Amino acid sequence: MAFELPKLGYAYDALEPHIDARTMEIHHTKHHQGYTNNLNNAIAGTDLEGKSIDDILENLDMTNGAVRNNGGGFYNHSLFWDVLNPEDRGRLSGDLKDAIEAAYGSKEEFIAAFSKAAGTRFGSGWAWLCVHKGGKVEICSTPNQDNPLMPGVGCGGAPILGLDVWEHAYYLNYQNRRPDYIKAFFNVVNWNEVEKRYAEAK
Ligand code: MN3
Repeated sequence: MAFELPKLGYAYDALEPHIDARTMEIHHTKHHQGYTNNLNNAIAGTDLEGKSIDDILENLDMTNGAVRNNGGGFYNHSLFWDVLNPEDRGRLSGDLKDAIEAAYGSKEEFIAAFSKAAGTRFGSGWAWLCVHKGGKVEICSTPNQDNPLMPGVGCGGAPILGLDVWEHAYYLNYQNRRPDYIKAFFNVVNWNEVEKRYAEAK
């Protein structure tokens, strides 16, 4: 059973003006589709075929560049679309709010720390909020399509919030202004989805 490009739960223009429709459409139909196709090609006929994406990433041979890049790309974008879902966006609350405040002091300080991780990632990559067993949260960033589920990558927890800082994620609308894109991202985070992922992963 090959991996399939997940459908978005919302329209390409649903995140306007923070993330523009054209960027969303190209990002989903070209970039994410490309990672999906290349992942399927890379695992076809190998013992990875038929395994879940979590299983593939958690047990990854990091020298397998095709699966590392495309498996990461497949997983990372799937998470990214979900945490941007504009339906029932909610606000930071409950156990996740407590965990974020325990680690970073306040929501504002957390956003500042996450934005710094995203803003200082040189070149292409991602910023993450991860949860460790027991519920402690931690921010990290990873290069390229690496993902904290992979052995020895990032902060090593389960990612529950991710921000794509590859130029393809923002260049059409923001050009070189990555800080503006990062700021806009926090206007469209679906905290209900992040909180759901936190509860499942902790
Ligand atoms: Mn991307």
